[in-house]
Amino acid sequence: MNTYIERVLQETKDKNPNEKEFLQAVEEVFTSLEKVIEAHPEYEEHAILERLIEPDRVIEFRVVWEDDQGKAHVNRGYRIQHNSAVGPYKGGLRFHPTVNLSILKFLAFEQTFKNSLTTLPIGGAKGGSDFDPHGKSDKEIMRFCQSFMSELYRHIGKDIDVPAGDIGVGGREIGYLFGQYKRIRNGFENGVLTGKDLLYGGSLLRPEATGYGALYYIEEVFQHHNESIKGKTFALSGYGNVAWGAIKKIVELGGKPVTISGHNGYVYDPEGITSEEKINYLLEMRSSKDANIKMYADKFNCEFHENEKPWSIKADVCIPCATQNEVDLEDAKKIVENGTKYYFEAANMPTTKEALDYLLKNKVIVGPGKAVNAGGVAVSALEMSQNSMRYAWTKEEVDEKLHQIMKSIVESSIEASNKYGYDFDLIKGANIAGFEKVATIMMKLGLY
Ligand code: 2IT
Repeated sequence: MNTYIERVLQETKDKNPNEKEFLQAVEEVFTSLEKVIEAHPEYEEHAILERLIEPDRVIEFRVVWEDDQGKAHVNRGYRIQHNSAVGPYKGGLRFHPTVNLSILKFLAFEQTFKNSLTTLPIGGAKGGSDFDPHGKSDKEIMRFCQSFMSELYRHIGKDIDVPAGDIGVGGREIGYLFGQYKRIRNGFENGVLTGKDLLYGGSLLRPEATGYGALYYIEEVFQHHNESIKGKTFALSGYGNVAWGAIKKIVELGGKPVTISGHNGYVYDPEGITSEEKINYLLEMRSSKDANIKMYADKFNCEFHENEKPWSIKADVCIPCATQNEVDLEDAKKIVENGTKYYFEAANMPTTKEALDYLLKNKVIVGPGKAVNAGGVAVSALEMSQNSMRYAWTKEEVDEKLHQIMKSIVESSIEASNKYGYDFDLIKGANIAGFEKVATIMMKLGLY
């Protein structure tokens, strides 16, 4: 390993001893950069890597809200503004009990490289809260969002930092957050958030964008392998926005999705989650107050495997769509044993390091999250463009742009991988391409 990279990885550990996920993400990106760093000694001189492990700004705040019984609760709110070399900070807000500084720092770090890959002018950020939306009433969600925004508003703006949704934050939450922002600012600055409803400035296709984008990415990779989506079976985890969009596009392209999963197990539907009724039921399930994946198995009369993950099901392609580190070594062994050749991360860092090493050692083609799922934030950036033009593109126009962006992400990853002598390495390629743009701009902007 290159001594500069080694030194900064050690520094990352020393400075962040308790931030496991952040360390994991930094290690994955930096170990891809060995040859880039050798070719660019000026990066060490300008401390580019040291600057990338220190977010521009970490904001932490108290969020007080009242439940329906009138009792007060306190949660912790965060916004990590990681890097704004490429454009205003951009990234989602996550409301989930597992949210902590390490998770958000890793997500913000990943977001910087992902956003750089999209070809659009957006920097990287992430935020959220350890608030658990599960089982909360609509009014409780509203009061939480209003309180959260009462602090966040001072740190964001359409040219400063533009949050969006992530786990636990969808169209409803974005609505309440925007309502509060609008009230505080006394102005209709809707470019400050993305993932908005169409009626007040959202973009067509934003809900589908992450899933559709993932499939456009897979299609492009398949072209290089003379493969097609038609007739292939897909195992997916999750049942939220990302899995829903991916399933819709898989079906449209003639593939067969057979699994979805939730926190308490997975559903195996050997007939395929292919009908409009089944796909729409995913939305219905998600919006129900006590959402539970078993509802799908009961309704469509198929297998529910309690407290298990879907990776023992034989499929041509696996797409984890749920959350970080959901696929461990044991899962990776099952995937290899099943003869699965393709594995595309639609969630952010869903694979543990051991599992990833095992998949790669066994010649599974892996598409990394920051590239595969970049369609979501890409359409968010298109939403920002439409807001600033005060004009909306048609669904076809957004779809065409998304398609082009995903193709260019695959092509620039392959190009970067080849440039530094790697053989079709989509992980190293994405990390290198994402990094090179950020580093080049940072060099031009001088020390800060
Ligand atoms: O992980 C992600 O890229 C997102 N949650 C979407 C971020 C965005 O700004 O649309």
